[in-house]
Amino acid sequence: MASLSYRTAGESHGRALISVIEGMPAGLTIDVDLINTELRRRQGGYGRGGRQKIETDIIEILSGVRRGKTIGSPIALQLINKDSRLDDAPPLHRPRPGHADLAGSIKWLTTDCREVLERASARETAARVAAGALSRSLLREFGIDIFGYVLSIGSVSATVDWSRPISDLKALRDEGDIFKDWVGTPDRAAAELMRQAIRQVKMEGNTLGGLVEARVFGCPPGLGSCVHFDQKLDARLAMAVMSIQAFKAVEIGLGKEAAFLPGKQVHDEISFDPAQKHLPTLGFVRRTNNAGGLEGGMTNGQPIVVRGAKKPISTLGPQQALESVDLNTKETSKAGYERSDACAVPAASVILENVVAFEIARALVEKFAGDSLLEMRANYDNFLATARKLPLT
Ligand code: EPS
Repeated sequence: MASLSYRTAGESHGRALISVIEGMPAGLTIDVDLINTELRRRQGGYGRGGRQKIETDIIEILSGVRRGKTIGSPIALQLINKDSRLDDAPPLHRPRPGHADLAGSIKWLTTDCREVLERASARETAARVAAGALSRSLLREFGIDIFGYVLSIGSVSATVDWSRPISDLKALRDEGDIFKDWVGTPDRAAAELMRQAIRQVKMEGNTLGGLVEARVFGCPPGLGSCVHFDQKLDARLAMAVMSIQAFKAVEIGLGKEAAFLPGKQVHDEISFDPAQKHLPTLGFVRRTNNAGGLEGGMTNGQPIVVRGAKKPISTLGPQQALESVDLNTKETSKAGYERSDACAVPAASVILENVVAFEIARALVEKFAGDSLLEMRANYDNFLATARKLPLT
């Protein structure tokens, strides 16, 4: 199978963050503005801390692109850290409950949590957003669009009117100043309550988590596979989402609610409308989408619905400091304090959207493999044309 993959490198206060993407077909025009827009959105959100005032995340493409188009070689992306002080950053001996500090320090046989937290930090998600946003140039070629948003923060939940066009929902979601009052939800009333909730915890030195959701539109049926566990697209999405810093749960479609309902209320009945045969759905219609666009680990042509639950950030203000142990003395002590955010759920919705994008692009490259975009497109067109002719004689 042709494969699209990426790796990231870099510490939170190291010199730079790097993404290396392999397997992108040649001949794809890269939308650099889209990458920078996503990076900027990731930096924003009400409740962010001081770091985002220092950084201006702008991508530099170091390889794999010539005159704006991919040439089939590995693509290296770089984000320079302005707050680069890895060697000078102070040690941290009092692990923060909930962070990687304790487990990582024991793993790497050190009592300085700094060695661990620098890589465990959510700053790394900037490199993941860069890779995911780059892959959206490919998705766009195949009419695939993604909408990520904040579903809840703390106990405040948003209500989304899905009968509205996605362009309207995007406009609502993007209302506000990214670096001041933006919360990333398309529900204005909920947005105001979310800001109040964030303001409250910030005042108290506390933090808040929430739920974020991404919906993917325009996927043809048959991405992913039911043949092997590691080719199932729902499983890959779950891994991509669960690996986002501070995420504790992932759901597809109805998610865990499906466990409480009888089958008749869960499974999405199938009908066929010849007038919709030209669409990537091939004319198959579902009145409901409880499966979240995935059955048997494969796309079924319906929108993909992925949700992730983010816990509250584990660095609490000094007035809320949690009990911990000094790793050098083993004495009870309050957890160490690092500059951090009161709430990063809006940023998490951007991260979710872009890690999901990368997994969809990966599945697309596997299904319609080609060294160039031209070859991929021919494979895509041929597949859908053949599927429309079913049953083949
Ligand atoms: C983050 C960068 C970090 C934190 C935050 C998110 O920067 P700094 O540690 O320099 O303030 O603001 O990281 C965490 C919450 C974490 O747990 O590591 C970012 O760019 O998203």
